[in-house]
Amino acid sequence: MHIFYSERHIRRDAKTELSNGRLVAPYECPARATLILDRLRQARLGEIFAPREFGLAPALRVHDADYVAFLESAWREWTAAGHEGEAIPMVWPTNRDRARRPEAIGGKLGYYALAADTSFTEGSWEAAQAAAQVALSGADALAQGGRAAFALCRPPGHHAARDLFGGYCFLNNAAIAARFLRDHGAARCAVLDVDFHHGNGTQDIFYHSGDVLFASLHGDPRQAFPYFSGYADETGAGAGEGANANYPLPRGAGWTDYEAALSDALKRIADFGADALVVSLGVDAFAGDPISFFTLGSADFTRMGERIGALRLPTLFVLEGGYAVAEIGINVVNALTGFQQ
Ligand code: Q9C
Ligand code: ZN
Repeated sequence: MHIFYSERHIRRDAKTELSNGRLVAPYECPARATLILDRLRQARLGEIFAPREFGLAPALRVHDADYVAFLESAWREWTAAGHEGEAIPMVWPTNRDRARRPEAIGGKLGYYALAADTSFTEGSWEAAQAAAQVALSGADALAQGGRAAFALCRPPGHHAARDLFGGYCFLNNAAIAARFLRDHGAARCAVLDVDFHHGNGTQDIFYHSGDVLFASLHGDPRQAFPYFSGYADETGAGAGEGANANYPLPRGAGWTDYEAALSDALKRIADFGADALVVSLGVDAFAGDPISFFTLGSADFTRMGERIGALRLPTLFVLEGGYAVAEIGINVVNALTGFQQ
């Protein structure tokens, strides 16, 4: 398996996350990536490559130009305004469909944010760009005929929509990769999202597209972030009608519940006739995850990988969440090892 990694992820090193009324040390931290890297090396899962550079054009296939310009200038504007802390969005348009974009950075942050959990910091944009290049390098490996690749992306991406950051995400790495695969020979692409949280950004980006199937297993949005999407009746619209499949699962769901939903999602992907598969691989469905409520054990990630591998599709795994830092490496390696069996 080709593995892609950039040490530029360490530029995303926020000191604050607004969580349950307190500023805490962010769950999404640099150690996540370095611990996964250590485990991948120990397990000899494959050669580790630095990303190739694709520039911003592939990201602009799924994100709006004004949003990307905002990400590029946000930290400069925040410091120019004289603020000393990290940039946390605090006010949202109640009329998003007709809201005009404010000029001041305090207003722009809310205009382009889906949540207040993701402090914008110096280096965040550089790290987000590097993560997108890592995902694109993995997609390119498949486009060149590779069978499997792992993109060790940080920061993650699946909450980022066309013009929204939040849920620790800035650029939607998996969506950028899926779009790249479509642009480079795959007539149909499936995205399977096994992160504990609903991949609202990926869903939004492809909601009207019939050539990209999005299937997601996640905590029931009545109880879990991002709360406002992930219901089973969100099935796509227009040309995308029928190409979106959500599997909300209840608090405490373990492998038995999970496997039933996964089997259905995999059957949907097989029937769709995808030429390539992108897996949004979060490992926050783990029982020990500090912000999630499923109960998968480490061995269940091996089973998950096995089931995905049985599809026999060219597959790109893109790292998303997973916050039980001590077990993050073993859980990711188990999923990838299971896939290779
Ligand atoms: N008190 C990903 O897994 N809020 N993002 C959690 C914690 C946000 C997770 C609340 C969770 C975002 C990529
Ligand atoms: Zn997650």
